[in-house]
Amino acid sequence: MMTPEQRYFFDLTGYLHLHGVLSESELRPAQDAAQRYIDTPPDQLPEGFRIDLNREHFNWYLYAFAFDKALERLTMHPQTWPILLELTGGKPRLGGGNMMVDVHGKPFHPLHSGRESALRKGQPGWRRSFVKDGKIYNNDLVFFFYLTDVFPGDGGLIVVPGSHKANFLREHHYFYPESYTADGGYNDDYFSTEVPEGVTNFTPRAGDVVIMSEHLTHGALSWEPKDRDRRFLTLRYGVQHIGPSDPFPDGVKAQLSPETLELIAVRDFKDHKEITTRDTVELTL
Ligand SMILES: O=C(O)CCC(=O)C(=O)O
Ligand SMILES: [Fe+2]
Repeated sequence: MMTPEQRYFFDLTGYLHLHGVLSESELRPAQDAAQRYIDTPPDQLPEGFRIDLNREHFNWYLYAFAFDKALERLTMHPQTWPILLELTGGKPRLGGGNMMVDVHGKPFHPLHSGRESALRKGQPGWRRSFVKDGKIYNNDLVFFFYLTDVFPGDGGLIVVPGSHKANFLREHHYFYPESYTADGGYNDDYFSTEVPEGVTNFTPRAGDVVIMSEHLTHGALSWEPKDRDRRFLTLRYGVQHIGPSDPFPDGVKAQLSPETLELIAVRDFKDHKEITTRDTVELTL
């Protein structure tokens, strides 16, 4: 369940910033697990896991949600679980769970959204969002679980509030004119920490969660601090009846508890996942 105020805010803006979601006893082990993943030499990772330090906008720790139970538990955290159930109409599917680490020197991550890319490609929309019976439905969601602090002026996540239901397509030169190249690609030589009118920058603390619709136009400012990075687990959720049927390597799935295996499973629309009948889900170890 969402509170009426959360429904109002998410409908209006396309996001929710939840403060202090992780308790100290949840946060510390999650941070330790993240550090362990970062410190693991790539050739010693468990089968299926992979580190990609060559992505232009951040370092990427693939399938981090499955790397440790402290991270896996976040996929069905007691505070975000009811919100996820409501937004997906009780039919959630976890489709991705990488950790991103943003470090000084990575370029600005230009504004983008799943909705805009679909519109640009002229794709008929399977990305749906509507309100029915007083509830918001959204089949394309991202939950960012912050493991480190972001302070004003640091940079990091930006969104265009309300853009999840924009009626006009944003052109590439809006807000950050230099951030795209003439042919519509990302300009990897562009750096900015500016927050123009109409854009919101987030300063989550470790243990906060930012929930947003993938329809929302978002990106990231260049990361200013040289002595701190920005670490967050990116949990991407859709609905159970929309694939891809199997996005996770066998080695990754081998680490997961039965509850999480059910969460990632593709199912018929009419089915009810057993986990969705529970208010809180404990992982079987
Ligand atoms: O760096 C960020 O906070 C945004 C990352 C992003 O665009 C995404 O995960 O879809
Ligand atoms: Fe994105």
